[in-house]
Amino acid sequence: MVKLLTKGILTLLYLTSVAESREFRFDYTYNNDTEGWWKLHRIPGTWNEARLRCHAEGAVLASPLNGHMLRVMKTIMTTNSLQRGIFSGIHATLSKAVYTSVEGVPLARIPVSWAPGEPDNYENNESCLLLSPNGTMADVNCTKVFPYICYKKDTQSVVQPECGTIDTEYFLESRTGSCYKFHYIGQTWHQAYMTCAAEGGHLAIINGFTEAQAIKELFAKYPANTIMAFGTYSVFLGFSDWNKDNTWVTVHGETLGYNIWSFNQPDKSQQYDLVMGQWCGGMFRWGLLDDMWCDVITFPFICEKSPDSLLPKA
Ligand SMILES: [Ca+2]
Ligand SMILES: [Ca+2]
Ligand SMILES: [Ca+2]
Repeated sequence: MVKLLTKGILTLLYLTSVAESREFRFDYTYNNDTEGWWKLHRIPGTWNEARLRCHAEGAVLASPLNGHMLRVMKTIMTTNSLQRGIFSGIHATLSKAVYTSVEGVPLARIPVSWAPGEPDNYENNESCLLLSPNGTMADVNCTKVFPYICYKKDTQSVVQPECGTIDTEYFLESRTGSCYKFHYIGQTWHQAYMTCAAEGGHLAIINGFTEAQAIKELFAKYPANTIMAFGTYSVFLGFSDWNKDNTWVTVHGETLGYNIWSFNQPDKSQQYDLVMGQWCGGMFRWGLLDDMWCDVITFPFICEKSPDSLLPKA
């Protein structure tokens, strides 16, 4: 009885703290002046990778839209010794020379001071703006790599206690205790891996028959005509033949908890497939496993996250 009561109180406390917390996710820091959360990505990426990763984290690639934001971005660069600068969200990748921030704010509305000799659109091949620690900007080639910052404006979006994310497409599956999101817009396996990671989870790992059934049922809710991907008959999951020697492991390095392959699968060893190779894992609509091309065509995919993966550690 006492034990039950304690558990009840603890659950209540936990839910209250989640609901009242101004947290967006543990890896972002709130700043009052800019009314939003910030996160530095130190590992340099191309501009497009930066934009996609911020988006998948529920944020945008940050731009110095006003004096407060510029100050925060300069401080982050200075305190992290990022002398080469960072990618801003200001770009002209959609139409040459038409610069806007990722949010769509036109360049003319953004207070920008240019570095000497910039912008020069060098070799007519520069459509992304780099911000230096001194606050000046320069146009650079979008395929170069730089660190970048993601920003999430506080819009009163509430972290749902059930799955611990503002992303309402995640739902809790009571049979497994995990949350899942079905991505009906297809990506390649490696893109999908990044997307799930940025959302605070991982490509779904089937730990046993119950979860295999839950995932099969989830897939059934999305008939082929609701899926925007090249392939609609299979879904990417979190396992692969990492060493390309028929050793299938999950994205967490475990042996497969459910390994019922479909008829004639895995079939990547066939001669005709050796070039493109099927080294990435997934499941057919009928619930059995398939080895799939990693990067040849897009498929829908399922992310799995534990409800506390984005919460600050207690
Ligand atoms: Ca330039
Ligand atoms: Ca699982
Ligand atoms: Ca196959």
